[in-house]
Amino acid sequence: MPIDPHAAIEITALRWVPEGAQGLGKDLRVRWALEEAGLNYKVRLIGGERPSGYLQDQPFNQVPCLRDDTVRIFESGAILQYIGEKSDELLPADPQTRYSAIQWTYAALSSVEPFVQFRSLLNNVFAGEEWAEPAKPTIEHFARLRLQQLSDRLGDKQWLEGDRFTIGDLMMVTVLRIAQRSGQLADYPGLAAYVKLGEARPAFRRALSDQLAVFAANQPQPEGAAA
Ligand SMILES: N[C@@H](CCC(=O)N[C@@H](CS)C(=O)NCC(=O)O)C(=O)O
Repeated sequence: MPIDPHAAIEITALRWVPEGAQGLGKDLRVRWALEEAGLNYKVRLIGGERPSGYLQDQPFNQVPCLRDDTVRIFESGAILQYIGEKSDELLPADPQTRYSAIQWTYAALSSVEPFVQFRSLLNNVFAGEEWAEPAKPTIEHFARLRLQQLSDRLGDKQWLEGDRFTIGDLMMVTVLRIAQRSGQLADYPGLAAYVKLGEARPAFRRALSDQLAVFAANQPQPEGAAA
């Protein structure tokens, strides 16, 4: 069980998020990678009011960050690469295989996530904004384009590069889960199956259950409830 209060690796995570965002927080990808690599870690939970000095760790005031005896890093992609470097499974040593994994990690974060995440936000968090409706066709166009291209490239392979699961798949599956939560994978059964395969991994299930356990333990008290 990699969660260990005495572990050298510490990650940050949000203490609580609304139900619609639970299971999608970006500390999940880091927890999952640590579970896959079999590395013990502890979690520093933060709330709406960030601890003093947190901007030094994360200039955008977000989670996750990772620190250990060697490094302090923010951005989930950089963190996954660092964890991958400790696991030949997640980030193989052979240069082509290694950079194939790294390229997919970047692709997930820069070519796919911005569109699917923004499309999801337009349909929920920003749904009431007057600018949301006119923005939808453009963002929908790009989200669908990227999902179709990704689906074509994945084809009937198990993972993005064949039969080997790497940090590239780990990142892509977490990005596609954002799309799936907002109904964006309905027309892409191959991508939905790929997400399902990722979610079936024991390391993913442990990571998700640990993240959800935090939210369950930190439910906000309803207004007026006795302390
Ligand atoms: N690009 C960053 C994004 C991190 C991010 O979006 N974190 C969210 C939680 S999933 C957050 O901290 N949101 C609170 C905020 O933006 O204030 C990464 O991948 O690490």
